[in-house]
Amino acid sequence: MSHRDLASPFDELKPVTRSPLEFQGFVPEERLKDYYLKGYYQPQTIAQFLQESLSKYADQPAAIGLTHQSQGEGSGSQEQKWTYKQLAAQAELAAQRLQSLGARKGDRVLLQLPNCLEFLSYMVGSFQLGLVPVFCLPKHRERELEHFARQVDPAIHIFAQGAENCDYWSLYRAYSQRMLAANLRPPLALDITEPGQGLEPQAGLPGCPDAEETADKCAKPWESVALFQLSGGTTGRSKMIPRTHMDYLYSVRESAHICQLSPQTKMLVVLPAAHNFTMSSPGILGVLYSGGTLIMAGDPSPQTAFGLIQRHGATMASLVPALARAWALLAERGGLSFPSLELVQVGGAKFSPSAARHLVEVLGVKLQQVFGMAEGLVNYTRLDDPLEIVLTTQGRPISPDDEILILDDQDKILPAGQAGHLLTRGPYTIGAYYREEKANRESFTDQGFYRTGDLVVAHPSGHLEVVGRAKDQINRAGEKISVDEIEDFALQLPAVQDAVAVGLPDPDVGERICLVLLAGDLKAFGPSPLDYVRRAYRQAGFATYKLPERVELLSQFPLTKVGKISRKELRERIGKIISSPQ
Ligand code: AMP
Ligand code: DBH
Repeated sequence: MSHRDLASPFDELKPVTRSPLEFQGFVPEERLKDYYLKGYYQPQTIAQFLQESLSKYADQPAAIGLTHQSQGEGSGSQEQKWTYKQLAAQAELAAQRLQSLGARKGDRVLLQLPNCLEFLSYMVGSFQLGLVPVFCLPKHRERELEHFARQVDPAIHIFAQGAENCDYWSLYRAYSQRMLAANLRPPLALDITEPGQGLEPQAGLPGCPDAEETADKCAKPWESVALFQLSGGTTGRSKMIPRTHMDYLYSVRESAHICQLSPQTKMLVVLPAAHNFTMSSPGILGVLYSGGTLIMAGDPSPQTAFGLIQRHGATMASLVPALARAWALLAERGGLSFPSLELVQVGGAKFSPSAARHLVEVLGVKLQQVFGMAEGLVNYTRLDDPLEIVLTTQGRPISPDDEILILDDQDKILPAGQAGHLLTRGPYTIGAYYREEKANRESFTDQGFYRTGDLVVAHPSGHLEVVGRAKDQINRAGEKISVDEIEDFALQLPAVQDAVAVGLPDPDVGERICLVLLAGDLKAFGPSPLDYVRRAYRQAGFATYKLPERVELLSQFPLTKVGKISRKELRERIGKIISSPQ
């Protein structure tokens, strides 16, 4: 079946009413006024912000990377260099393709592209059309995509067939058909590797008049939702994080200043481009704002990254701790040095002081620790902080108006220097997830503080040190996995009476998912319970990084005094099983 076969049933369905581009109201009027007065917010959309750079730096190099678009006869990926002017022209072409599929201002689009040049042209083109991108990861699979599509009702799903060895058409078909069966209109597909697709106007496609209307009615468009980031969240499935133009751009501009970006900056983009860290801290948007160059790494291997740094003289890179450790080890073993590399940012998960010291010594670079969240708050160690602070803390907030609370289990403020739950609110932190009433009641206080689920200590200098996590989440190489999501599915497997997912400490990726099952009939799992379980998760369309990497079958679970399953004891017990000889 081709994508065109899927397009036809859409015409028979009533056009969906997309919810308007309402401002989420997550920052109350008074605080908003205060932030405006302090000059944090500019009357500018992301499209206007990008347009300024595209004009100002026209002839300077904007990006180097692979393209996936078919190049006439020879298709496949090849490295190209785009100036800002060329990026503008490519963004215009991308916008035309989106428009020819019927995309209208205010429509949401699932943007699911790898780190290639088209990521940039489709992102810029989407913003310029007034579309609202949902920053999906290339690793997301049909289960996650369907969830996003149901949550935000996108008009188009943009992907690159075959990228990262994935058949995106088959994912698209699988979730689209499920949506159609539920009488929901799935998005149209835009496969950027198909040259002509989408160029001819699609007659008879229902438009989205209400979305356009509201976008035009919006007196201050910079206050509207510009994009959706995705969160591991603290409970259940991924949450959609609505970020406004003004709040996101405030964090990007300040981040670019903190990191002293300039037209000389050449940033290696090795983490997924869509990730909030890579996009905004200061990330892709920060580099484009500063007139620098993005070097898009087509795959995350250190070998590829090292080649790109050496060939193109990268000055900066952003890594998760797992990758930072791998870089340091490989560079040490190979006796490699990277004279152009000045700054390495590490964030997304806790970076231990010893690993931090090793990185600095081996690579001879400046390190910056970044502790951020797609919900908002971002902390940086500053470039002139003493080395000890850089090695042992995860930085301090961007804004003087980032409010930090450190509370005990009863929500009481703790004396200075004590570890506790981090809550925050400020000029670029959301006050609500999109369409998540229940989760919002749990994740936000009445005063609008976000419960981060992180345990921190504040140093007298204001720097935060992350000392643990209270939320039920596993952090695998910076990818956040909700244990609820893993457990809920396990409970649907035959013979599983109860299930607990725990994060097992791991020297390479920080934590791995271990699924502990209370099983009625052990034989039901066959000779390899791990294979059985992984197959089941894969067939259900989970992203690969969410597949359990270890399965333990127990005949009973340890309980706490109040009769709840004791995750702590389970983790200890599993730790013992793993460390004892088989
Ligand atoms: P998310 O809400 O999915 O964007 O993930 C943000 C979470 O990642 C934070 O709340 C922390 O749990 C974790 N995180 C990010 N950066 C760091 C860091 N530098 N150290 C420790 N944890 C981090
Ligand atoms: O882990 C994150 O979500 C994260 C880490 C560093 C982030 O969102 C950010 C910086 O902006």
